[in-house]
Amino acid sequence: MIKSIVSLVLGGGAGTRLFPLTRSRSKPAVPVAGKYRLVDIPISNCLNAEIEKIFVLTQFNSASLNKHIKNTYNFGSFSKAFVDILAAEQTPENPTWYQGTADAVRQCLKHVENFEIKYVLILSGDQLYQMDFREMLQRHIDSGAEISIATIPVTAKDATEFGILKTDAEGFISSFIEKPAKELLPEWSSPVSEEMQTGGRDYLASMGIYIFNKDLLFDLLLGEQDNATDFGKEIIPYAITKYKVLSFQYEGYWTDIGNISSFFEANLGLTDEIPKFNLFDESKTIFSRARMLPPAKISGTTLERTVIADGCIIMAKKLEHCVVGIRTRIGKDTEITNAYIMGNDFYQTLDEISAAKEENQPPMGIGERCVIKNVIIDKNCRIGNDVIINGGKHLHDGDHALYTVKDGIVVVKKGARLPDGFVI
Ligand code: ADQ
Ligand code: ADP
Repeated sequence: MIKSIVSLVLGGGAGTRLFPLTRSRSKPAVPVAGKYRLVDIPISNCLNAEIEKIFVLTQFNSASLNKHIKNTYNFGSFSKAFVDILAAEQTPENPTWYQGTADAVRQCLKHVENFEIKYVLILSGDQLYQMDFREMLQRHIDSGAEISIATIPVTAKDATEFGILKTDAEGFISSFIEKPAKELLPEWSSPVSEEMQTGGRDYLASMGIYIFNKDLLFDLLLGEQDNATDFGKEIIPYAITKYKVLSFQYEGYWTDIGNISSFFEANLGLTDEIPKFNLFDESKTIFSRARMLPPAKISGTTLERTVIADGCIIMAKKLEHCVVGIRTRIGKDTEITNAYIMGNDFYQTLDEISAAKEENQPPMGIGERCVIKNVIIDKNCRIGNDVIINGGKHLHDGDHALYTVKDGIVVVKKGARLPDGFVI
């Protein structure tokens, strides 16, 4: 059955909520967990479920995303598997970019129609989870559903951010509201398992993961709902009134990482003793580019709850609650707490490092005697010696030339140069 499915990964609209990480790249290309890209998560979930026809829909086509997909997902000539990028393109019929999720899928239907498939799996590109789509497809088929939506119990605090639904006794969705206002919530609670209820998670939210029967998806997007631009706002509320729409309830770990603070928390969550998102489970491998980097080299550093990717050279005094990405260099006597450091795209040679120092330019990486807290450092930054970054709620949100502050988290922009003694 799994061969009868094509997967469409919604790689992102403008990505404004993840700015400045999306300033020079599309959302699927944002680096996550020190060595992966956001898009690796949904793609890996597909590959682990043996889904092998995958399209990534993206609003703009960045060189880094293309390169990453091309260099990572090679299946060889003995396989029909593929991961292809479909970037919004202007055509005589469609002079505009994707107007929303449903419009993005509509504009890609021409790439799907020729496959001998029965189902289309639609996924969000900005979520951290490890889910077996085979179970969802099996339930979809067994129940006779025409559309299935993966759902998860959430708290009242989170419910306003999601599509919230109620089901009948068989699990079919009887009502749905996209991002309900707080005042409306009391009408929308659902009976959920005892375990969930103790955590106050008594609203059933859409995870934005859909299985559609292919023919129905075509009918909806090209016929009945040919003006609708969004699944959550238009297609789903309409579909539940006419079709059998199943709620496939998921109880594992799932988090939406659509904004800077959830992105930060999701990354730092990897440093927990038993992380909820388990990178160490071989049956749920997260695939990424095989880079042939040397092992990390660490000297004189106290490490607490820290994850370090390949190819790092670290001489810091202390790293606590940090995720340190590929090829990161950190100098002596530097102390870093609560940080996601994305790492570098390449190494500088020793000659380049000495030349930079002679010109009073910091080399790539983080210098000596720095004190850094509550920060995301994008790739290829050059942070000098004695730099202090004291992120936290006391800072006002705002965008500056070299960094942005969001929810107290300082995001140092890609390639930024912070001179010696710079203080935030
Ligand atoms: P949101 O996440 O708010 O809610 P949306 O912003 O439409 O919905 O994004 C869904 C996914 O599509 C994201 O990965 C986003 O990056 C991507 N996307 C958005 N616009 C796009 C475009 N024009 N082209 C390509 N990709 C695009 C949705 C549902 C809710 C549900 C939550 C769960 O509408 O009902 O609860 O997902 O996260
Ligand atoms: P990632 O998968 O994280 O992008 P890569 O191993 O693909 O990491 O390398 C990142 C990119 O940086 C590569 O495309 C590489 O070509 C590029 N790169 C390598 N050396 C340099 C350099 N000296 N200046 C600029 N870019 C470089």
